[in-house]
Amino acid sequence: MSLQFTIIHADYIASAVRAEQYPKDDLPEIAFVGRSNVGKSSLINSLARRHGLARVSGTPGKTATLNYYRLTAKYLPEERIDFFLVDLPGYGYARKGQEMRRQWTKFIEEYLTRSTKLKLVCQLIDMRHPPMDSDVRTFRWLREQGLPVQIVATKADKLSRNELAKQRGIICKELGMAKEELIAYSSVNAAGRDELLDQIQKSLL
Ligand SMILES: Nc1nc2c(ncn2[C@@H]2O[C@H](COP(=O)(O)OP(=O)(O)OP(=O)(O)O)[C@@H](O)[C@H]2O)c(=O)[nH]1
Ligand SMILES: [Mg+2]
Repeated sequence: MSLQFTIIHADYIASAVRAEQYPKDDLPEIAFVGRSNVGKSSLINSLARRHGLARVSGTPGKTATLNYYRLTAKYLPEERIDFFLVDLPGYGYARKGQEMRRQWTKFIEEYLTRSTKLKLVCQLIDMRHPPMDSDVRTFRWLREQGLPVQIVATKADKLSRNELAKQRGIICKELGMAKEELIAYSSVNAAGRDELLDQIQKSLL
């Protein structure tokens, strides 16, 4: 259980738009991908328990670079581990224009395929809706690359208990995964936080 895995420190470290700008620190990385506005930056703040660590916005397309946050967790008996959470620009943001989108996609794909320190990719999907084509394509692509993927369904606080169960079924069926594999998350009330920290811990240790 993640009860013993506690985040004790979080800092913004760097932003990158090219591989040369990746931080040099040799730390394991957990990446967050998903459509613009799905709640990636909010989830990072909620994991770190630091409002304003990552910039959040109601307007999609807020995060335009790879942003690195360095976290320290402690776990029993007296161990500590440092790792990066990497916030990625969202996909599927229509207003950016074709060429810009292609460049972004290329840059993000490059990061995801070349990083040797990537331990887990958390793919976020808005729990209120069925997965979109871009979500399904991204999920398949990540799997094809052999990357470990954790699907996290966001904004769970906006759904009733019945709706949560229904949407869980729809999303898992669409992606071809078992229902227990999906983590329903809310950055507003921290639902799913322990479960996700548990997965992160397993990926790191
Ligand atoms: N109710 C609710 N709103 C959320 C949650 N997570 C994010 N939001 C809201 O959704 C909007 C987008 O959140 P962000 O965290 O900026 O989304 P993002 O995925 O980082 O977006 P980009 O940086 O544009 O790719 C903001 O208005 C957040 O307040 C959640 O769990 N519950
Ligand atoms: Mg963001």
